[in-house]
Amino acid sequence: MKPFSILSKTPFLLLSFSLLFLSSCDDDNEQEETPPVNAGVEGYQLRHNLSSDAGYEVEVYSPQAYFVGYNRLALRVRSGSGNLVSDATVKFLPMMDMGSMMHTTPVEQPQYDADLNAFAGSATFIMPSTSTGRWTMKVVLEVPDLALPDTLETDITVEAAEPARLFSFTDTSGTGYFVALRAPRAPELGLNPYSVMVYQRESMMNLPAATGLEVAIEPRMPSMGHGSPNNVMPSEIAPGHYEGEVNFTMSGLWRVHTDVLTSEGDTLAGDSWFDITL
Ligand SMILES: [Cu+2]
Repeated sequence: MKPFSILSKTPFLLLSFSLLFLSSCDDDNEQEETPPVNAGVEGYQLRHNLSSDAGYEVEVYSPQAYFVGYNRLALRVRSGSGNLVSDATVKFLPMMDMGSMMHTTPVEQPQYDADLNAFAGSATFIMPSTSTGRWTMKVVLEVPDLALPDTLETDITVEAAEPARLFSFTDTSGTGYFVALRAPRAPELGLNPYSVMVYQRESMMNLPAATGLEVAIEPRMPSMGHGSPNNVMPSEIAPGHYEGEVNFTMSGLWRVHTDVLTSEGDTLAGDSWFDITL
């Protein structure tokens, strides 16, 4: 045991030595020597740290506690030695067990994002956790070193959002849709990006992006009965991702009426909105 434990400590000794060396070069900034753990994912918080049987760690970050709506998620994969792995493939599989039935929720599968230094994706949760409805999140990890994908799982809690950040509607054929507000995240006076994700409920286990639709917006200030000029109608910039601009000309509560239409102009949802306060 003894030689082994010395070996396993060698990297730490080397690391401490190099830290000492670094700090001796710059005594004034001792507090800043250690890079921040969240470098790249500032504004995100670590929600889960999942361990794979093969020794990998998957860290799950999000800016906010999980809520009903569009949740940005960032994943970091670490090897057994703690190094970040960028050549992995990771997939989310959120699942809600409602006792009598199970269903998933719409996701954008993670892609490596060099700015975040993490795999970035999203989950649009369509229901909150309840006493009878329990959410879990599986993460499927594939790395070149592993012959088989590894599946990690954790329970998660999804809170209702107030004001609502998701609405649903049904078309004349009975197909259900979900619309989630994606932006603005930090609304300001003037023009803001305004984007929504639209998903279709094909089945309990398949909620794909709803493509080829039209989205029309009209911001109104309910307290004052006026709107604003120069809004840019959203157009589809990626599957199910409709982005335009909204103009907030005053601070206060804005109700952004958000209609969804077919490409032929038939209204599918004409009485829904997102409330945004600035
Ligand atoms: Cu559910």
